Amino acid sequence: MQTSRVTSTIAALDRLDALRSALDGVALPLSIAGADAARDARGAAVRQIDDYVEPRLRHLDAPLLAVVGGSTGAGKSTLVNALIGVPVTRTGVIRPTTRQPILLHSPADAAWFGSTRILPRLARVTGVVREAPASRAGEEPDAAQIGSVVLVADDRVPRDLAILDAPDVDSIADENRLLAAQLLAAADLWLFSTTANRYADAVPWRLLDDAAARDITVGVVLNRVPAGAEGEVEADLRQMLELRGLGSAPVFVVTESPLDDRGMLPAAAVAEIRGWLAGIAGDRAERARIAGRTLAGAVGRLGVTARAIADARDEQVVTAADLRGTVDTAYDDAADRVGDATRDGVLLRGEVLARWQDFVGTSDVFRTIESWYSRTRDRVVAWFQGRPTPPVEVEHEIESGLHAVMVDEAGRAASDAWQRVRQSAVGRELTAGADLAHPSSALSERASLLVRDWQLALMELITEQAAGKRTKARVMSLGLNVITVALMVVVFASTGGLTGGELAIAGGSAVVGQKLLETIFGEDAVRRLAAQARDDLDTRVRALMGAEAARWDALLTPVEQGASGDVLRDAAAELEAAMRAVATAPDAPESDTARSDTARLDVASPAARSRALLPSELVEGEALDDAAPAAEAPLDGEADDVRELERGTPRERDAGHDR
Ligand SMILES: Nc1nc2c(ncn2[C@@H]2O[C@H](COP(=O)(O)OP(=O)(O)O)[C@@H](O)[C@H]2O)c(=O)[nH]1
Ligand SMILES: [Mg+2]
Repeated sequence: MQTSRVTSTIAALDRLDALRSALDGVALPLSIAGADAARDARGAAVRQIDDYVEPRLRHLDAPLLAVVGGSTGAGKSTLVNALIGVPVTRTGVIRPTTRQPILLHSPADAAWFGSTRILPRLARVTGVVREAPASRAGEEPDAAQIGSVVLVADDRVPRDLAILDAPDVDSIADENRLLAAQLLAAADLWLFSTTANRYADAVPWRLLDDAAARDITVGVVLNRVPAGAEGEVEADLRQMLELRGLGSAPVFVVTESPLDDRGMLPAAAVAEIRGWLAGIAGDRAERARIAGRTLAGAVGRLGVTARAIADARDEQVVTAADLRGTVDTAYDDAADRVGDATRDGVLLRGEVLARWQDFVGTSDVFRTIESWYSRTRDRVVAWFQGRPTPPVEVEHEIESGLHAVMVDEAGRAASDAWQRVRQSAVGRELTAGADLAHPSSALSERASLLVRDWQLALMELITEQAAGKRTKARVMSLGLNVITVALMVVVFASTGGLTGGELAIAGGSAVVGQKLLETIFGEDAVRRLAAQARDDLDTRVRALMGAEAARWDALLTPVEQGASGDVLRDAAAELEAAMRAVATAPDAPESDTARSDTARLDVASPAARSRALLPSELVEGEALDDAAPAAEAPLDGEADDVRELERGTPRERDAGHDR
């Protein structure tokens, strides 16, 4: 058995909510090419879901909203007044240019338009029809009220079809223009007004292209056509519409005529438009068809937009991975260089070797190890008894050498990473205000700690190695720290792996250290100890560099974290599948079951966020209670996001055609 329309609609509302969350949550912080557009498109898509798609899907039979759009001075307000029959909205160029849109509806539709189910972020202001000429009709312009819509209930407006006089689509005031785009995105149908002089302008056509892409019902009003030129101008406009995929849009030609003393057009001039609108308003099936078509078109566009944003998201992830790789490479290289420095003997130059030589001597090592050992031991004991402790001096030299190498290399890594990242514009943008060109203030302290911890680990290694009685005795007789210093010398002399004759080449006092250790532990064990000691140091150095590199997390993690583009693609595909199921589902029978079923549309979906919900209108004739129009204030920066609805249009459309 097929699922009913209500059940499939609830499923689709779920999918819509999932797509909304995915869009809302997608991280696009990097300023790579196209990111601005993607962010704007995301804002516009989320807004359109709230303003239009969700309420329309939930209430397919709710009254339609016809938005009158067009350029400044295209006669939109004059047209709206003519359609109503009295001056209801102010005509002429208005200063300030920011003016609230006026939504005219039948008193019977007050509940729907007064509630915040549609356009939830626009505050509602109740307006009245006053006796005034068109140039002074409507509300006093109030720039502070931008972001609200004036609701005028009037019997002359047909039931089930409200008319909204939108701001100019080409307004010089950003917020006006953006509001116009937002309102057109929330319309079930457009009444697009243009004039004989200006119908070829680019801005209106961008919006008409959007209408075509969304498959929205558009009536085009060709206004102020000089008497006698109607045929020619209309033919030209129709040809343009045809080319842009709007060949089926009705064109209404309004011949230029004088306005009366109230600034009104003669009623006859708009009779045809009125008839078109009344025909739609009075035909339930036609209304449902228009709403369904606009809804389907909007969902289709949402899918295209979601996929474009998914691509943008993937690019963010790739770019972040590149930047992360750049940083990691700089610090990996630094760890490698520290490793090289510990291998090539650099750390044993100068003072270290001198101290070590003072301590163990070199000349007589190769005679017999055992006798050398006892003499060495004697000398060591003597050192301990009489003089400052040379192993501590050696240790200190090694420590400061190792410390300096690590600090130097971390500094070089910081500046390398900084410079490489900042080679790209996105890197410069990302790092603006950050301070990562230099090592962290904790570096020196951490490096000291590292050396100390490493030495402790070496002591532990040696202690573990000195398990046998004889070995233990020898270690104790020399002192654990002497052995530890010897092991450090061996590690840094790179002699840990050398044997026999090679020792002669490695030469010098470092060899003495190795011989000393070999005497105590045996050759294999020393090789192992040295290798372990070096591995341990390498691990610690990498961790130290890692901690320095991790300072980039604050910049990169916000980009790296979050869903991939596929989450958006999947959400879009699932919504599209759910919408297909709605389209093919049989209408629920008009029974008690169906009635209680339709109520589920208001409550059952997680998409039913905090908004006040009213009984469904899916069952015709069911009364709507009015909720207090508790409109929310516009969100900060809201208007900025709408722009992309226009800008992204041609590309998204093209992408849409490929699918
Ligand atoms: N004579 C005449 N003036 C018109 C006509 N339509 C608009 N106007 C005038 O043109 C100006 C702009 O019209 P308006 O309706 O405010 O355009 P809007 O900016 O699109 O709302 C106003 O001063 C109107 O009085 C018309 O058909 N005939
Ligand atoms: Mg106007």
